[in-house]
Amino acid sequence: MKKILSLITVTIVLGISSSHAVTIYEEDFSDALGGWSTNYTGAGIFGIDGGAMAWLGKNVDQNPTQSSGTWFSPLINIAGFTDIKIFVDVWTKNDREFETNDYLSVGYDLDSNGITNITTFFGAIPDQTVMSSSLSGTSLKVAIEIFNTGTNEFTYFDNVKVTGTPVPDTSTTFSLLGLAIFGLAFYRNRK
Ligand SMILES: [Ca+2]
Ligand SMILES: [Ca+2]
Ligand SMILES: [Ca+2]
Repeated sequence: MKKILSLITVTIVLGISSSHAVTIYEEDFSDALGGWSTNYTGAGIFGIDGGAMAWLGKNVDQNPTQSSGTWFSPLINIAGFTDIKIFVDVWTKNDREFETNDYLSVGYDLDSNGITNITTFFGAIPDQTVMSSSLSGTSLKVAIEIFNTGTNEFTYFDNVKVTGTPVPDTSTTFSLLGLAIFGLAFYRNRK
């Protein structure tokens, strides 16, 4: 009896503690836009830079309203996961060309509640990976806003990744528990 109870405990504990972070979404822009979209309507350069295989914003203010552009990932389903984290590589090329009003913001739209900012860089950006805090919800869009003003100002992002930890499946846990109780009854009947 004691042995079986401890077996049940071990099974449940193992089932819960085996949860670890997995990749839910990943985009490296190596072939196409991957379903990304933008609200940008200006005459500057935006989209995939074939040489860098990354998303590029250049001369973004070349449009009548002198405004930035925001790029959105496809809707990512994060239901059934906890501890959601977003990772994005960002950098600039021709760093000396940048002024302090040029910027890049990394953010997200969680459950269609509007954009929450993770971080904003002004001027040139040393190569780095932006990471969000831990999030939870049911759907997510990564949102990246870029503003710059010159034909030699290249602002990039790439390698967008979303990770999360699967929520333990309670139905599986209860099935295992049921099976264990059934086994216990069988064991006791045999005695
Ligand atoms: Ca890439
Ligand atoms: Ca400049
Ligand atoms: Ca500028």
